[in-house]
Amino acid sequence: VIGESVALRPVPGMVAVIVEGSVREVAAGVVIRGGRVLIAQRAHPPSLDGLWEFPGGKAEAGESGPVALRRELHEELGVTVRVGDRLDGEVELDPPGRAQGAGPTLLRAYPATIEAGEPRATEHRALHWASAEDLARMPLVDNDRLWIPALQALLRE
Ligand code: 9L3
Ligand code: MG
Repeated sequence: VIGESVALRPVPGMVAVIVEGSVREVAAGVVIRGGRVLIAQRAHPPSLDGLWEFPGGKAEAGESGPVALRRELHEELGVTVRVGDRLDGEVELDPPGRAQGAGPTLLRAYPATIEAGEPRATEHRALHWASAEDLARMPLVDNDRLWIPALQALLRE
């Protein structure tokens, strides 16, 4: 949660103020090594089974995006990472069963540098070090496509 919901119940003579709905974040990691970026093949839910993504996951209550990403990449890949500054752009996800009045869930991407360990798939079907060309032709999760042009430019540098 990166924002808190503050709602004052209106009472006579008082103006109700809604400051901000709470925002949940799904953090995705962009791990680049040797001109390639790590992508992971999802196994679930059925609608995403077989599609590739930048690995990561949902922040728990009170967890920032970068902290969540560090935890998720440890769980999913068995690596310890340092998380860099967020990449431009974000995508609003459509979470099933969003609580009434709750804010959006935003997918955000961060560069991540491996400090310890070698990635292995503990939750995904497979891992792949993708070239710029791979990013163009492999079936990625729709939401992750936002970062493809920027990453292709980076990988081709
Ligand atoms: N999601 C989309 N792109 C990504 C990631 C890591 C996640 N790169 C979407 C898929 C799920 C939701 O966010 O609907 C939560 O992700 P997870 O916790 O199941 O990995
Ligand atoms: Mg995940």
